[in-house]
Amino acid sequence: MLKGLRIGVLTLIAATATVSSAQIFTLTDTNTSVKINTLSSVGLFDWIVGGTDQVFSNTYAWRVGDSSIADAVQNLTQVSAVQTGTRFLDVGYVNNTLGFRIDITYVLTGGATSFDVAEIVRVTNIGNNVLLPFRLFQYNDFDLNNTANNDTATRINSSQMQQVDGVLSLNMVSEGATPVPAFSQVGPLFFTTLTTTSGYNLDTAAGLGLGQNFTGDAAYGFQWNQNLGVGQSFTISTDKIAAVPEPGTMVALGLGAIALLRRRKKA
Ligand SMILES: [Ca+2]
Ligand SMILES: [Ca+2]
Repeated sequence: MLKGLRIGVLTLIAATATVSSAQIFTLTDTNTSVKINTLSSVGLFDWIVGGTDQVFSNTYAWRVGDSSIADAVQNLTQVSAVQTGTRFLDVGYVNNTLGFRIDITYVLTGGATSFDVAEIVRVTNIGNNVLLPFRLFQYNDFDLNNTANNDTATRINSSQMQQVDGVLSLNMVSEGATPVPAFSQVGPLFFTTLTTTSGYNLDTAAGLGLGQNFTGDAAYGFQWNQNLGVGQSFTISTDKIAAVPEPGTMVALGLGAIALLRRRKKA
């Protein structure tokens, strides 16, 4: 009994040390890196692609029912934060009052011309009451090429968005068995609206607004609504894929432009 208690206390100390020793984690892979603040609503930031920061804030929020406001996942009680190698981070949060747990896994993949941040979010009912419904929000404020006001974000379909700035493009797609989000939103920044307006749902229902776009300091988000019985869980998985042309392509584009200018001068 006493021995079990001691092990329990030691485990608790170890877990606490894991949480408090690092709040900002840095993942790295070939030609890319990203930071994640597990205790701030900013969430994921400073995704470096092509030597330039591309992300102001990529984060998640939650709400149960519609008589309250959504809150950032990072304001929940963090119970674990474990980085594995340079590419993987697992973070766990709980709300013991309502009885749910949220686990987020981040995976960074680098390369030559294509770069990927994968996020897998699992929500589990660990309490004694049905969560009716549980609303999960994904909010993304990319500032491609580290400039905020010249990006164009477009809703491709109900679970896919694209954002571009010049030759740099960013595609976000849902993966695997991820349920189609009930709502999405693309436009000016709306995280404050989301987290200060009681019962706020994103402004476009699934199936509507295809091709809708916004140019400026764009943000976009998705909202999943799931009824979660006691012990039940659901998982969403997304890939954020940034693509930059190969250096050879850039040179070819440059030569093409020069050739075009020469032709114009001759004409
Ligand atoms: Ca930009
Ligand atoms: Ca933006």
